Amino acid sequence: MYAQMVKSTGEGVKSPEDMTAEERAFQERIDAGEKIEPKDWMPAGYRKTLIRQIGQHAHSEIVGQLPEGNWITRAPTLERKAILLAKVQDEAGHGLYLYCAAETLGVSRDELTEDLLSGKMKYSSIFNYPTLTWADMGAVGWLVDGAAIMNQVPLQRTSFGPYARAMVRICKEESFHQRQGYDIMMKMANGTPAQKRMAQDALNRFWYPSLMMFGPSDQDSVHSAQSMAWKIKMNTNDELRQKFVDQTVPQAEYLGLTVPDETLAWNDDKGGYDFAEPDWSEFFDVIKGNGPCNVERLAARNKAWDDGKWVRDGLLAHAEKRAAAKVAAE
Ligand code: FAQ
Repeated sequence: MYAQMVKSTGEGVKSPEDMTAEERAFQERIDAGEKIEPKDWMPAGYRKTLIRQIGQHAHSEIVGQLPEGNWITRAPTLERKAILLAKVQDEAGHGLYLYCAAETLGVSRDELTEDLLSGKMKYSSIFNYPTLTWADMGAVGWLVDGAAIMNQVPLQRTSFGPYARAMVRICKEESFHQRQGYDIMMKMANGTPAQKRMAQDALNRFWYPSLMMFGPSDQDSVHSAQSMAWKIKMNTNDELRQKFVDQTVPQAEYLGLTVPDETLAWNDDKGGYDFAEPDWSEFFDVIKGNGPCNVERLAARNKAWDDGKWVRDGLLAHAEKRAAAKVAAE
């Protein structure tokens, strides 16, 4: 199985003959489907890749609160406001589980946060697009959470125990998020002609950025081969993108909306849709920091960090005072 993977994924993945005895034993545990736990021996590259992926994932959940947080005060009804508020709070919770999972690998949450705030670490490209209308709350839930679930359900089986376990709860909550987004789209698509136009416009703007969430095409993906050999990733970027398109196109049809892709066509031979690739130059530009909202998003996170300093200082002072009092009492 592993030899096959080396063959199909090409360069960058060590063959068993090139591995040390420890690396080979580690790979055998992965191939046998065992979970790796924080205190187990692991190759430095495995640890580094997980810190990068889990850290970026955590940052995405935190930054991902901003485009939807933008609409909490303008939700059309009290019920919609309560639902959106709960969803945005869930995303904060996902960030926290993921930072905790990353901490088991020997990196602190403060270090990860500093790397986000300085722009050193990435977060998902999708959150650098603006949310212009209420219909965007529908499109984000339906498409963005839909893409997130497609990527994250297989990650429940990822090889690193704390990451896999965090994914179980996250996926349950993401399913609720996806349903609430689709529910907004149903209301809009079956509403007045103006509401239906808003729903179509939201689909038009979020379709390709959602396809980009899965990462570059397999031939341009730097990490996939090694990450799949280590079962940090369970599928390639293109596999998941294809599954997302196949699942989402019938949902758009049910809404009476048109996916903004004239080349979209069912392909009997492959048992899936043929579809147009996103504009990859736009994707690489966005992840370099030049998307429509990159500057705004990082400024918002930096402001939140600075504004929260007094709370962190207060908590630390309180903890130190209690510790000193405990020592004095002993
Ligand atoms: N955005 O070699 P690959 C959510 C980077 S959660 C930005 O293919 P890899 C919930 C990649 O880091 C959404 N950068 O990379 C929610 C690498 O650069 P590096 C987040 C991206 O890691 C919903 C370079 O390109 N989900 O939405 C992106 O093997 C609503 C080469 O790429 C996760 O993080 C991108 N889209 O595969 C919250 C899931 N794609 O690091 C609020 C876990 C690629 O070398 C509201 N992550 N890059 O400088 C993964 O599965 C993987 O990390 C991929 C990328 C699939 C994202």
